[in-house]
Amino acid sequence: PVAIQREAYSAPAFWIDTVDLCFDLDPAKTRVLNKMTLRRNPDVPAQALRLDGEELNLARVLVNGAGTSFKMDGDKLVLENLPEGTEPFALEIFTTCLPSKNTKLMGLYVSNDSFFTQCEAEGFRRITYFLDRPDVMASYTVTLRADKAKFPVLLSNGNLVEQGELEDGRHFAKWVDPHKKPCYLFALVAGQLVCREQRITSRAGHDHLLQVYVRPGDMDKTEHAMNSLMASVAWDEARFGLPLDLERFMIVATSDFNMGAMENKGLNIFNTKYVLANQATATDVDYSNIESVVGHEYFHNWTGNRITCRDWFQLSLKEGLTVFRDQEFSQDLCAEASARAVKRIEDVRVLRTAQFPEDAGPMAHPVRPDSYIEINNFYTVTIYEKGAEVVRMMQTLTGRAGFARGMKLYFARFDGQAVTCDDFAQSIADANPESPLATLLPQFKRWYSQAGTPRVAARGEYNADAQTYTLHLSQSCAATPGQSEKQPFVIPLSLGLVGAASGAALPLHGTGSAGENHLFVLTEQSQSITFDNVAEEPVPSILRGFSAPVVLDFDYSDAQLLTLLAHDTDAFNRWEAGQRLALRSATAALASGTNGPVLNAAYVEAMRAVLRHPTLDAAFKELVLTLPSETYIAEQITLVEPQRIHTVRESMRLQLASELHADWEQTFADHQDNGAYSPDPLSSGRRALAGMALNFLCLAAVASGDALWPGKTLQRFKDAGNMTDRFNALQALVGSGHELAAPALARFHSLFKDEALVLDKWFALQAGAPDRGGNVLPAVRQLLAHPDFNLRNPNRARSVIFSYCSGNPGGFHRADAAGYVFWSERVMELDSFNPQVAARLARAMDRWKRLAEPYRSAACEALKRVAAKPDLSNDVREVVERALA
Ligand code: B3K
Ligand code: ZN
Repeated sequence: PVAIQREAYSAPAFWIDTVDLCFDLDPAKTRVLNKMTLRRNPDVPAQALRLDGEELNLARVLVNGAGTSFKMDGDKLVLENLPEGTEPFALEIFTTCLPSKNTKLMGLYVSNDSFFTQCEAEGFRRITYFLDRPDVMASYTVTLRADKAKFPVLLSNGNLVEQGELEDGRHFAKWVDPHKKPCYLFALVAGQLVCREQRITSRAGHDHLLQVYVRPGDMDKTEHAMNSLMASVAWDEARFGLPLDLERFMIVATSDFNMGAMENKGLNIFNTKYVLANQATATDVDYSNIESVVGHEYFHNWTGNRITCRDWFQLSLKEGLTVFRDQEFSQDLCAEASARAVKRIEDVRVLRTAQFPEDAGPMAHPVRPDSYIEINNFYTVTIYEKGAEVVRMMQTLTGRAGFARGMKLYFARFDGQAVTCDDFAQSIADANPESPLATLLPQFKRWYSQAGTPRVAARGEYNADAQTYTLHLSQSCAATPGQSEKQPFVIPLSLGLVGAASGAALPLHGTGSAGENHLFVLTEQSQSITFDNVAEEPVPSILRGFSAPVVLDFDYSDAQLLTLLAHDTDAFNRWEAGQRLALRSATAALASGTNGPVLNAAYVEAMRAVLRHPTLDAAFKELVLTLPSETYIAEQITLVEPQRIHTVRESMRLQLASELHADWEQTFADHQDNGAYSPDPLSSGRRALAGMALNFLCLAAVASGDALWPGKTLQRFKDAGNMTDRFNALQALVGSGHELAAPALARFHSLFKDEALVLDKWFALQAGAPDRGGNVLPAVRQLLAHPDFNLRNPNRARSVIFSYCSGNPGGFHRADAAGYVFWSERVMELDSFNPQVAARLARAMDRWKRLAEPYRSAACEALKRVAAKPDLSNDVREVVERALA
């Protein structure tokens, strides 16, 4: 396979203006008639037309209605004898494809007897021959024909303009999309579906029809998705002045989907996981994910669809920006500032546990990559989450109003076009000529071109006589594959000072900004900043709100961290202080090899104070009391022993469980809601904290042999009025390894045997359970043999295999290498029919080089075994070869 280079971009030799597609839908063999008008691109030297295609059977090619010669070059259809000049000409291509045999779930496929499509990034070429690249934007007319009884609902992008009966019990529907689009946004759906409808009137006074399509039994799980969609429409209009530009906006759910959802123009297709919810089957986290993903896909309608990417190297142009927008949306829906902070902490936790390792591993790539072999491998946390942080820094440097102005300019300049990350950054800067973003733009754009997580080292100096405090800051960034040297980044650091003795927020003088918060922009390799009139020795609160995606090194004393934890007015740094304290205890225990207590008394007392705090939110308390994950701890260590990390973290959990026992009892008692279920942030937070309390109470009970709390937990599991409480209780039993876990699991299965998404939870919980003496892998192998397991369904495959290989380091990294053997078997098995899902699983080994022996050698061997498979997909090959490089 050859790598595609960003620098090699050239404009297409032909434009496609219109596309008229007619489908005769049949699962066994679907016929596709594709009539296009094309014209030569006058800016490009005359050349042959080379159309992309994959797994298609070609029956006919006509140019201006007449037969023509053509040849195949690999998968490509090459037409050399096309009319000269730049006049439009007609090209008609007739092909067939096999939807029911399409196991890759790319292109046109069948799921539960319905048809769905997935075209991003390069799936449209599996439907018809085309210039399958995002800078070719065309107007689409689509006619769908199918058996009416089997496929009563026929959907595509845009507006329904005609429908009617055909012979032999067939019918048709004709759709016209009023907007030009790249082919990756094409979609069709056909099947037995029902829909929830909602008519809305926009601020501007336009009427729209919103629809959520699901399988007939799922109508009672569509309310939340619809509410989220309405909120999204209103938010984009209010915050960015971006209205819905379609008469009809549809969401369709399918249970077979490679990822979360897809923003096809006017016809979003979703994984059921991000649509279906009612209180009996979905947890608070599911509710919140649905809100984010519905928002995300809807926001793509402007950031992605109206303005799209010139080429796939610009993917973060739409993805980073749209993640930023969905994060802001979720925050803006929070009524309380504290809930906004909780959302921010959750987002940062994702970035640091998933993106930082990616940025430090073999798949590290810039937010705008320079090359790829398989584009599907680059739908990464770097493109999405780090990309969102880059956009967030632009907002920080221009202000909220300035950023909104920049967005306006971006749309004024580029609406209807396929553009680059440079075009976006330039727009935001040009709309804010006085901002640091404008003056520093070329340097700022290193965030797009340089991979790796920068580290900021800070050191403070307090001069009590002069009452000055100086922070010395320096930055560095480790080498990443293909980039040995890094230039300094533009790093916005939000700062404050907290009185070490008083805990007070100290006023900041001498920096130009009044108040208690200062934005310092670090641009050099080293810089200092001095504050005047600092009346008492301060503890610096640096990187407030996580103002840049960096690692901050500051040699805080325990006492300083305890001060921040107790007093910082910045909720993020308050939480972060607790994480640093816990992390420090964990790494010390790992270094010393102690088997004694890991957490010191001061930390435990600080946690008690947080739990008892009269005004802090339950959701915030839950975050503070959650120890850094095993994955996050592993990232801070050079020689990783996953079993040791697991043991140390489990002993920290047990310590919190037993030393805070009475507080957990009180916490549980204080956080019972008896009113109607509502997934809002405040009530979700209360349920999360109560669930955490149960977890700790069961853990302590197993250690002490006490039967009270496990019994109460089982009772709660049985009586729970919603899935969040029920699942938390189940998790407490499973997580503690109590013997009541088995009957509870059995009961859970029988209660929900017909609810696929709930069964996914049932599988995931067991595959992700804390390992006890190597018991998880045998359990996982049994789960694979369970009658409800189905490797071909991506959600189910992920629920068992990914939960184990990626989500359960203590169970996966076994000294006998059996976890790695299991991983290699599953990667190869999945790869034979769904390379995209296989390549995701392959990433579970990214960090193998940091493992201690015997893990390291065993991991290397497993990777080599996979790499040696001759007929491996490009997807998996790229991942394993980079891992081995
Ligand atoms: N744009 C899609 C992702 C497509 C992934 C293709 N492998 C969903 C999203 O980011 O909104
Ligand atoms: Zn997206």
